[in-house]
Formats: sequence, C-alpha cells, structure tokens
Amino acid sequence: MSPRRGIPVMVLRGGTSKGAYFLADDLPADPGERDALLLSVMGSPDPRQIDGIGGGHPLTSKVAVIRRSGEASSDVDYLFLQVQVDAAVVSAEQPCGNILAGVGPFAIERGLVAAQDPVTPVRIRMVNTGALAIAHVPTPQGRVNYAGRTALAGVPGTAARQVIDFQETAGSVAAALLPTGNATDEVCGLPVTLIDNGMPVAIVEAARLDVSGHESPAELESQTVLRQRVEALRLEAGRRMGLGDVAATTVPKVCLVATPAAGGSLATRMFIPHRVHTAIGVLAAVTVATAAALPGSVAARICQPVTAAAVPPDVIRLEHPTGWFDTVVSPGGAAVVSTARLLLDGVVFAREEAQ
Ligand code: NQM
Repeated sequence: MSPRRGIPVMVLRGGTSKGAYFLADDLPADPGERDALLLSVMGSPDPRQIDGIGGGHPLTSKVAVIRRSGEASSDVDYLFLQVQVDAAVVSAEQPCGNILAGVGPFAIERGLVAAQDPVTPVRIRMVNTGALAIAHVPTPQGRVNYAGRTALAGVPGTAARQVIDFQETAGSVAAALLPTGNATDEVCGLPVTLIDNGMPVAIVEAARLDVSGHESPAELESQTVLRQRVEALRLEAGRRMGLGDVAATTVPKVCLVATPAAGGSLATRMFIPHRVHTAIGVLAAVTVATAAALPGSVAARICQPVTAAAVPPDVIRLEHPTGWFDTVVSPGGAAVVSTARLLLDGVVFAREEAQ
C-alpha cells in the first residue's frame, strides 16, 4: 500500500466567506484531475459536505489556488474555484472578492511575497477575470497580523484592517461594464440593470418581485415562486449580457434592491444565484455601488444619501441581511475594507477508493 499523502492547505476566513487555500504546485496541473480532487477534499456533492472540509453552503465551499505571478504587474496569480455543494461541479467562471482577502496573507505565509513593515502591498492578478487587486496586508515587524479592531458586518468580533484596491474590473466576465450599452433594460417585463464591474449582476427593484427587499435570506429562499421568477430573470439576463446559457453557472448574480432601512445608500439582497447571500459579495458590492452612481440605473433611482453618522461622503453603503458594506468607487477603480483570519495550516486528504 502506498503511503497516504496529504495535500498542504490553509483554511482562512476571507471577508464574510471561508475557503481552502492551496499553492498551485501542490495540486494536479490537469484541471480535470484538480477538480476531482477538490470535490473529494471539500466533500461534494452532498448538501452537508460531511465527508470533506466544505461547510455545506456556497459561502463556505470555496477554493483559492495561488502561484507566483509570471507578470511584472502582479506578485501572485489567484484562481478562484467555486466548488458546488450539491453537484459535482467546480466552476472558474466567477471571481470572489471575499476569499480574495485571504490571498495576500496566504502568499506571505507561504513565502511567495516578502513581508514589509508595517504593511505589505500584495498585487494580485485575479485569474478568473484578469482584474488586478492590491491588498494592503498588515505585517508589523514582517509578520502577518490577523488581530485588530475592524468589525465586518456578518463576522463575529474584530480583526486586522485590510484595504483592498481594485483596478481593471469593468467588464470582468461580460464584455463591458454595461454589456447591453444601456443603464436599464427591460428583462422579463421588468426594469433591470445589467452591469459588470467585477461581478456580472442583474439589479432589480425588490418591489417588482412582490417582496420588500428587507427579508432574511431564509424568508426569501422559502418562497418557491419568487425563486423561480428570479431564476427566469437570471437566465434571460445572462443571455442579454452575452454569457450564453447560464443555467449551470453561478453568474450573473441577481440583486434585489430597496430603499435603505438603516441610514445607508440602499438595501440589497443578493441571489448567488440559488442561495441568498448572508451579507454581500465584495465584487458584487463594487458592481452594485457602481450602478448606484450611474444615472438611469435601477440602483441609482433608489439610492439615498447616506444618513448614518461618520460615513465619508464618497462612500456608498450597501445594507445587507447582516449589516452593511462600504465601497468607494472612483473612475479608475474601487476600494473596500476587509479582514481575514488564518484558521488552519495543515494537510488535507482526498477520499481513497477501495482496492
Ligand atoms: O462578489 C459569493 C462571496 C461571494 C462572492 C458569491 C464575492 C464577490 O461573498 O466578490 O465575494 O457571490 O457567490 O464569497
């Protein structure tokens, strides 16, 4: 019997998601073999992922594959893989800005990037879309620091503040920021904004789908007719955005927007696409915030000036089911604040077949 071989892995919380982080060199080079291994490691397909390290929800069934970058403009390449929970599917079609928050720390911990004092800028090429992110990782005395006072809505406690700047996000998966050329289109008889500034999103007013947009994810997920209407809208949005038949993919997302309830710019409920996000994806938030600043879009018509205290004037504050998320959008890109935490550094084992 050959000796059992574990695969080196780190598990980090990145923003409001959690993922398994691997060095590309520790995984099979062939994408088919790699994906089969990852399905086994995460425990898919199975709603509970009981035989793997996935958490039984899309937000905890995520993988980051990192390698040193071959380009002068970036330090590391980050390939994001969404491991579907209840299907044997690993998809590279979407990026993930939450898991991104763990990439800089992982790259430093694994020696791909030399740490500086007190902050290390890590230039990350997001392989899924080609966009560039610069993560400013707190590294006092040359060591990654996870502890800090920054709270992220949807994450218990506080952690070290990590500013992430995004560049070249427009038209990340679709062909352009506004793939149809319009700020608003009619999709399935409803006004919808089809936009991609890091994540393809179809934005629709919640009231048009007969909900308030302030429901909990569980309340929205329990409404079968609503879910069918959202999926029909998504399939048509995908076609109109030039993404073809999106039935089996995780993009575009569908964002229900409504007037804010807590002093923010607008309320959001994000279908990702079959579960409802417990918070909001980072690049999805950048995209919705961009729409909020775009005259004529569905989001801009609903967006309100922020009234919450101590919020800088250039911030778009998106309310979500567990709080809020702030984005600053500028013509050249966007900036967000996130946090990450190293949870585990070890080896993981794939399922072995009986001989
Ligand atoms: O939009 C979940 C997440 C995401 C995506 C999803 C994300 C982003 O929160 O940048 O982070 O939309 O499937 O992990």
